[in-house]
Amino acid sequence: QKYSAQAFSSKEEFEFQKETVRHVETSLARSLYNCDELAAYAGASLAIRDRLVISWNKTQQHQTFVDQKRLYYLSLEFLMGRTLDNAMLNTGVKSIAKDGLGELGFRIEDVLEQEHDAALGNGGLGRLAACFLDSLATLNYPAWGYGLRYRYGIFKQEIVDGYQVEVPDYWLSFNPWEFPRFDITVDIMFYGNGKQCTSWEGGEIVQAVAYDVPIPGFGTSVTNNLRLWSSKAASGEFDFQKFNSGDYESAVADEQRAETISAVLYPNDNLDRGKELRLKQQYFWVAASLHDIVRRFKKSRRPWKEFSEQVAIQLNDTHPALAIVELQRLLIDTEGLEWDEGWDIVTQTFGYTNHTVLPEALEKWSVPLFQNLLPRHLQIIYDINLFFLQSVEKRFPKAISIIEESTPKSIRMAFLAIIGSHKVNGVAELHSDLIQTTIFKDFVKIFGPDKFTNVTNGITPRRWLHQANPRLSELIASKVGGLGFLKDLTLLSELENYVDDKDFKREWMEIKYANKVRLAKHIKSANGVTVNPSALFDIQVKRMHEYKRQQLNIFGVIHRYLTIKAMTPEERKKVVPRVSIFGGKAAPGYWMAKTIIHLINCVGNIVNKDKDIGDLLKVIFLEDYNVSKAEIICPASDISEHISTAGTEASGTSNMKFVLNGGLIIGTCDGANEVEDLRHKHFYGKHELDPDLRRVFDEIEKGAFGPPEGFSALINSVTVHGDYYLVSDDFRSYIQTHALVDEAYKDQDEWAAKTIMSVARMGFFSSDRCIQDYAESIWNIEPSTFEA
Ligand code: DL6
Repeated sequence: QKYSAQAFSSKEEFEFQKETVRHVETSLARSLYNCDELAAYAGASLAIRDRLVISWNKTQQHQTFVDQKRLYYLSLEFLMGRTLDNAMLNTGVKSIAKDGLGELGFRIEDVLEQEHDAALGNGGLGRLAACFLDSLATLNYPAWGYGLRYRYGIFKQEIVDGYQVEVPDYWLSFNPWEFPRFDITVDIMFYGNGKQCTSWEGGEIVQAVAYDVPIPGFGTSVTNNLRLWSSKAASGEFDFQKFNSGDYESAVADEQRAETISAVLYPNDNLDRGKELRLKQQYFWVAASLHDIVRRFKKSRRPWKEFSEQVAIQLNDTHPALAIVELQRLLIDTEGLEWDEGWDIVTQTFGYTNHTVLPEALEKWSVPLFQNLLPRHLQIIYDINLFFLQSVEKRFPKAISIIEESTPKSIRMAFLAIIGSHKVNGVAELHSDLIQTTIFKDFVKIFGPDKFTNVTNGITPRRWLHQANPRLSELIASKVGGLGFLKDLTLLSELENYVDDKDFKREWMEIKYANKVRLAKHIKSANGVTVNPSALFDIQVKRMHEYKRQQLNIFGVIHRYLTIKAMTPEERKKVVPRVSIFGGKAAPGYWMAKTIIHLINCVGNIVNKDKDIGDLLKVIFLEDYNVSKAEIICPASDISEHISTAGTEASGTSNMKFVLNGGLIIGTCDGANEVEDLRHKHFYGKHELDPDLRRVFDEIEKGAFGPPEGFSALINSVTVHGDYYLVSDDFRSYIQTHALVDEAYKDQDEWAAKTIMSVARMGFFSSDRCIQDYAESIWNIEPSTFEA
């Protein structure tokens, strides 16, 4: 009786419930009376997935039928976060599901909480790839993502006694969003011998198995595909003879070795380690993806010269740059094309996006390591290099060679990516200018400026506004003519008309307050600290890295603490209360980044208990920052910090998420050109340390925040070792900027106006605009729709 159709408000709601219940009872074999939130999550996901699969199949059939040009986005990282909420939103059934689950006795928020983040990425680069997939489908572009199906994504961070501890993230225990395709496999070869101008023989073979993930667009039936490769031993690898003779360990050794390739994501952000397993990952993924792309192209029976009219491949950083070499190898070794014919196809097909200028992040492979693993590819790289150097007639010796004359010699992957692509782009105006005038300047002279372009990054407003901040999204919709702005973010400019509207501003600020209350609750349950939601929330969440300068922030916090401590009670009454919130993972081997995490926690330990300070200052480190936490954190900021050393942050994208959610930001001004001079002065000149920064260091060294020995390397990096990240140069202006923030925050009415104005001007920063730029200026692809 309870589940009869009449009891519910709509037929669709009833259908959704019926499907959810059926999945709980049949797919999960659970009784409805024993259905907890996890089972409700599983049942609801399977019910939504059923709908998704229909449009997914239709999209793929349609795209195959019309046979138009497709984009393939090769990224070693896709930081997708959770899927259910987004799938409900994009398929237009969110309110049905919410009510349906409500009728079954579940709060949708609790059900959504059950999902494990798909954390197949480190930070900005991987999350950008995820936003791109959302926009590509939303804009109806025929596009596939290709990546690796890591068994372990980025590690889970725990904070134990103030220190980061890494715990494995096994995210695959229940993943309804992937479809194994055991019939789609590719044999990938490593090692062996490369025979000049012929082929490659005698290597070890590992099998790549495809796992597909549907990517629904918002407000469209188009559902694209993300194909992730998993490694396993090639058939016949398991040695039954060894097994039968009792040698179990070596019988499974080959299998384990093969599975290791896709076992774990390298947890380095903006840092290259040059390990053989990483190169194996890269080749495994690139070779499987190209095999797949070429197979699909060959089915159309078109001539090879049409390849680049049908296929665009974008290289997300240099991680997939080997695809250039692999395609040339397939064309000349397997398909029998002449070198020049093949090379024309290759260079017309690829585009390369650079995401960093940091020298430690620019990929290089040791030639001996590479030679051992991929001998035939090394020969092809030598040939690419030779023909390239010949073509520039010795005008630019050594500096532009793909091969660096180091010991041992190494392969510069960025140079390979530039030479093998028809377009190279940076990810923000400043960044794109910088790469053209510094690390790639010789290539600009050789190829001309047209090959180099800028495509400013963007974020998807579906996840980063509508999903993360539904109340704000609805309020905006009520003023800008409905939810259309989620597909055309420039419509936000309408909000400029409401900066003086008292009712609107009140509601705007109430929503911000509610989001801060939500974050305060999370802080209470995660950290055990009570924070006042009326205080100014100052947030810095991102990977921990010296160049991102969380150390500058925590030194500033200590300075604030010392200043308040020295005040009279009367003076303290004028202080704007503040909660300084940090979050982010350090690469496990990055000792200095871990020291910064430790210092933040030690400072919090002292400050948060200090009775003189009370609510005037709290310092919080949020454990295990990830996409789903960002969805709670971004809507709750008053100020967020983007304070990398000038010229080091290619674009940043969390800045966009914070502003879109009604927060202001503190950011480093451009000053990339001055950086080298300042570093030089640190090294050779005399540099007076700012007295306030000196005081901060003195307190740390006196042991005010715990045993000081652990922090001496951090302080020495500024005072003794040349202050590479220019913390001391920027400290004064950083403190002054925070004083301006405090002053501005006192005038809440004006603050509201500033934040509304900032949101109104965010139209440009949608990933839809960004994808449209790529589609028109680099990929040359057209949208394609069909009736669902
Ligand atoms: O373009 C996405 C993102 C930028 O927003 C960040 O500024 C940049 O640091 C990041 N770059 C990388 C480079 N990693 N590698 N390799 O993650 O890209």
